[in-house]
Amino acid sequence: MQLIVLLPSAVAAVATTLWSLLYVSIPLGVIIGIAWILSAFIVGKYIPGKTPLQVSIFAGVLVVSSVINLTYNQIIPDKPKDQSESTETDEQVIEDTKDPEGTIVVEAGDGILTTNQYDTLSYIAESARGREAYLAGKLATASYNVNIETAGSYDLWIKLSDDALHSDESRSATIIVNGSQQLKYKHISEDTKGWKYYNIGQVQLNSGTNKFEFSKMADTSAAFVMDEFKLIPYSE
Ligand SMILES: [Ca+2]
Repeated sequence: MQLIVLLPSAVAAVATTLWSLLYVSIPLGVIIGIAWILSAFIVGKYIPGKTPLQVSIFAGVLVVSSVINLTYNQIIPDKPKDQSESTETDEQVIEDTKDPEGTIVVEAGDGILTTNQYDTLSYIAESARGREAYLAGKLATASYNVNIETAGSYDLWIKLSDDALHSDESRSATIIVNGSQQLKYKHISEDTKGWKYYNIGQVQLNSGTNKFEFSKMADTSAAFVMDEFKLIPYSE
């Protein structure tokens, strides 16, 4: 009778305590461990020949020794989780900064600016952020001739700056490629805390010179501010 009750209880006590410590939280694991020791004390009343104190000490020794054993083997508490998280972050950073082979990056400061006569704010020049295209007025346009070696589909990414101080769409722009393909950057206000790349969509490019025209869509309180754009060969 004693073994039938005590052994499964002891296994359940150790398993649930360790599971809580490892996968839920340390405080919950401690609470469950204490709960098992208390219940062992109650169950101990009904086990002939053992006092409740003896049974609860038995359960307590099992739980505590298992926790100490696992701690020394470094399975708990947080070290494995931390390591896997930091490795993951490192990989993501590498992926973000390493472009696939054949990627073409174009400096926005190398563009040619055309504006309407009342637009005195737009520029393509160096600012405190570096060389950039700053399109303020309606139809202010930055044009680029991009030389492409391999014709095909490319993903267009544009690197922009935003401060979240202006409403959605106030920095929107259209992008026309080779006079025929039209894409749209639909501005959704956010604080980019520096520059941030946005995926605009796919373009078909010829080998040789391809013309890119970025045009501000409307007169608003905010500008379309671009550091550079890049073309990544499209792969399925
Ligand atoms: Ca730049």
